[in-house]
Amino acid sequence: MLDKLGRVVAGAAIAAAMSMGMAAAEEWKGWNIHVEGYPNTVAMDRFAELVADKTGGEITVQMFHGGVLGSQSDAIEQLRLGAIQVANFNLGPIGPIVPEANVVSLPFIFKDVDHMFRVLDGEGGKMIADGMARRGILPLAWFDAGARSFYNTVKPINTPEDVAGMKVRVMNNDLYSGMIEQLGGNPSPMAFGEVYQALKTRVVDGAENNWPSYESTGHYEVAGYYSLSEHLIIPECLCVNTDTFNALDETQQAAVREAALEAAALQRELWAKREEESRAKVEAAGVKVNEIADKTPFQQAMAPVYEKFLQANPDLRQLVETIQNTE
Ligand code: GTR
Repeated sequence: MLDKLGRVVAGAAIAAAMSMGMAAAEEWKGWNIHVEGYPNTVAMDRFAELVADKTGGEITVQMFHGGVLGSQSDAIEQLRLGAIQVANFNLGPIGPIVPEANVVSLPFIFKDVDHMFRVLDGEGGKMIADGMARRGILPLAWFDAGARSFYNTVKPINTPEDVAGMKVRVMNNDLYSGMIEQLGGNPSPMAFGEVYQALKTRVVDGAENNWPSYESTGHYEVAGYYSLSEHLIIPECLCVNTDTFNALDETQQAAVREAALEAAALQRELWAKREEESRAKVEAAGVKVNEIADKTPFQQAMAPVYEKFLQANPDLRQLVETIQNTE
């Protein structure tokens, strides 16, 4: 039905619906990188259900989990082209395409997750969302992704000197490579799905992520030192292709927005629980977790990363300052 006949049948159905004055049914493809049971996966499935319910079946979403439609960087391009209509993205790999969204990838820019959400709910969030929408990636709601910390196969990290000489996997974004370089390490940009093998075979010494991803990927099995640097607090979005969304009528847009906000509320609730569960699970498995008594040297080492970013994006200085000044 989907191939040869599918297009004909769909075309006929659309024509019939239009002649009866009904909105045409459309099916969206959804991308998500996470495994079953992960808060984001559950929330994206809920989004699909809610969209179908709230639009009376005019829009349906078929979700593809586990990154089966490709890596995050590929999926961002596919969404911009309209080959995928909806996705849960981390803002990290969106930064290289959307300068406004890149400010969230400046290390230590947010004090904590609440600060991040306050920024997203205010003027700063609007600038970020508008920048994304202009480049085809319209965020409808924000997900919690906690804080990212360093983990590795070698030793606990307490000072920047401990990172020196380490090969550390980062997401695709020059800001993260700069961050590792400033700590004296060697950055290795790599897709999420390749990190487990790279750690296992010691192609890299370490990586950085939040508790749930460190646990759900099994990285803790091969990299047993987790050091609470909390150097990045990056939001994630439930994003749709801008043109796809703009082509909907007002009632449909409202329904899809509502579905996204409800899915995000669920994600945040599940996230809080999963962070605790993941931490407990990896600690029970023998992971050595250490607090970092003084994070100031890590923060100070990031000055050149900020400088370089602001030199390349002078018009974003105000946004950076707005974030830093948001209580
Ligand atoms: C996770 C995030 C993913 C992906 C991944 C990574 O925390 O939810 O979207 O960005 O990190 O490190 O690539």
